[in-house]
Amino acid sequence: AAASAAATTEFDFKAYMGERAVAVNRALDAAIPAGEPPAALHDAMRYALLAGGKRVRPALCLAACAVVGGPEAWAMPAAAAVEMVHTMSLVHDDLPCMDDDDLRRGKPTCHVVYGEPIAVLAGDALLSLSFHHMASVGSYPPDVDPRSTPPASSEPLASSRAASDRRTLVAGQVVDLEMTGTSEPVPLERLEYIHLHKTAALLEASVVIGAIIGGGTDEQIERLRKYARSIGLLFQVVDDILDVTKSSEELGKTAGKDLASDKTTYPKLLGLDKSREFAEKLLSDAIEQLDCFDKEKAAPLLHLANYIAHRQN
Ligand code: GRG
Repeated sequence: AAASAAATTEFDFKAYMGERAVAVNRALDAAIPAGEPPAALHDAMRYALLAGGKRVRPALCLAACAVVGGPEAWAMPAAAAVEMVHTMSLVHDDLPCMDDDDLRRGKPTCHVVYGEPIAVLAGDALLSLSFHHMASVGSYPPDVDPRSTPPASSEPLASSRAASDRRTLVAGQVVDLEMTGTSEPVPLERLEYIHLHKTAALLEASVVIGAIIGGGTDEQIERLRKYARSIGLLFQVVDDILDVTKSSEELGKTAGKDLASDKTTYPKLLGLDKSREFAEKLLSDAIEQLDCFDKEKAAPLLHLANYIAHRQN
């Protein structure tokens, strides 16, 4: 708490995130030039990618590169790539065969605008492009350049592949789908499995890739990996808490939508107070991992953790 209070006075988090979002959006815009044929595919990719979004994963990637002493510019291709993977997972998650959502980032979802086949293909293309983009754009330091000789050079690519392949993001989605519609409450460890895979894995990859590109030591990378896992889980615990507290406010009563719905959440399994305690514990675990870094350089990661813990929507 003392560390976060001290840094708050000197660090403008809103400006930091705004500047990173502008730079990342520029990189994404350049990665998929408008008007390339086939128009429907590229329009759909650009629509999904440039429709807003907080750009938390790219910011984590850039901040992790900087905290270990690397120039941020080195991590920009990777930062754009993790946002491509994130966006494609949202496009597919919104499809009628999955969550069937009409709105995303305040706009009609990709399949609502472009139709289901193009939305599926735009997602596929974004995933392929993410690897191509990381491997072919920008300037990396020679020892981690994905275009030079393995093994160190292939680590950023391997790490991003690990986040998006069947072992993590996709596995999390599958287990989540299996749990949907069952009347049994999901056990706590199963809920944690889903969140560690669906959400924490890509946050972890974003941070670890940034740290590798920035030239972090093994110990620094492992600390940052732990930091990212904690904030990944924290993200979901806070989401679940907001689900209850927001819908309680909306309905003007104590038991909100979450407690009445089928979906298993942390407040449902642990109660609201214990869920809040768990969130505080995850936040302090994350912040503890930043102890070994220069305070000023670690300010963005500290504020990102605080933001995830204390956001209101
Ligand atoms: C092949 C990589 C791959 C994925 C396909 C569909 C799918 C498998 C996985 C779905 C994963 C999913 C939707 C996870 C939820 C992640 C999450 C916490 C989304 C919200 O993130 P924010 O708040 O969103 O950062 P913005 O819009 O700000 O970017």
